[in-house]
Amino acid sequence: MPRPKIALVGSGAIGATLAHISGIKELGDVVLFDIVEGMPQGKALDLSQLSPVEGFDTKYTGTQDYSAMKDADVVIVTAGVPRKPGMSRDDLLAINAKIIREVATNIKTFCPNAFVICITNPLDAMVQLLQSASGLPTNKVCGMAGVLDASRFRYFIAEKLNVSVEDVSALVMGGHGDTMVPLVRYTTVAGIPLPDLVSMGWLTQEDIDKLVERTRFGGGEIVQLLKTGSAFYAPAASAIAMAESYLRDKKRLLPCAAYLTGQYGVNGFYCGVPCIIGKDGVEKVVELKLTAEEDKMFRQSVESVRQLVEATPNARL
Ligand code: TXD
Repeated sequence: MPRPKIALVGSGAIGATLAHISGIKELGDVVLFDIVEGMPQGKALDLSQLSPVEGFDTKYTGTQDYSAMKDADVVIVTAGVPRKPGMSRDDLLAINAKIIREVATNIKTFCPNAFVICITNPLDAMVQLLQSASGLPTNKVCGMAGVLDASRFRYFIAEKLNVSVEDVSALVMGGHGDTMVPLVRYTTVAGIPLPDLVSMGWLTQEDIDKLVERTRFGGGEIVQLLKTGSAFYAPAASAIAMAESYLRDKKRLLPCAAYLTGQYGVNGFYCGVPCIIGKDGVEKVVELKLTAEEDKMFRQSVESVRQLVEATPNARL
């Protein structure tokens, strides 16, 4: 049986890390595409030379030719320009929209059956554009943000409580931006919800508020430190969790930017919601009962996504 084929459009910081983790996890053969001459080829060769040390048989190809992603099973899109200090995700809109349109056209031509994960910012608008410009079914195009945002929240909680990250589970909804909604009620340590941990005296409401705030600005904190780019290890690992759930039909319940058709009262927009990901892509959007306060935050987040999408020409279906 042939190995699955994973096409990475954009071979920069996240693209290269995606390629590395795909190999370590033996998810399939990897095509690294980028417009920069030689760069994806160099990374493909370097990763190929790493494979004997790690003991995996992934075939890596670096290319400037879109036809190399023919019949890919998964496409992960990071092509674009990352944020610089002081630049908002929305500032990236115009530059990245042009790139995403071109990527979408090539996905349609070369691998219309792929499961497509968009990472490029501003995420909620770019995933919408990628879907509408490629014409792929909405269940086969989604965006990565929630897994990363939840992972940041999980890490901050584990660090604060001095418990294993493995035991912290978290849920973050809404757009990928400062309006994201970390759901404290659904965030647990080994099944114990955060509000119960407050009653148990493990942490205070003020602590939770600080952790939520740090999560909301988690991307910006790293941009400030790196100065020349944005986070890449955790974003790549997060997208791989989604790709793996699709390729291995794991049916994981992961927060993803998914196309909503009435769920949560939202119609015709991508937004971060809990989803089941399996062999059919986004197989189900899980609808939670939100409290009035959570619902209000979610609506605000949806509104900011709506404004962003409306500022992107031809982004909507
Ligand atoms: O949670 C999330 N969704 C995110 C999103 C978390 C972190 C970073 N996020 C965004 O991912 C970030 O704002 C960027 O929009 C993307 C990619 O971030 P990365 O750090 O990998 O950026 P790089 O290193 O600049 O890589 C982008 C590559 C670079 O090599 C360019 O040459 C290439 O994209 N590029 C293109 N590739 C293909 N086709 C075209 N047209 C093209 N233009 C640039």
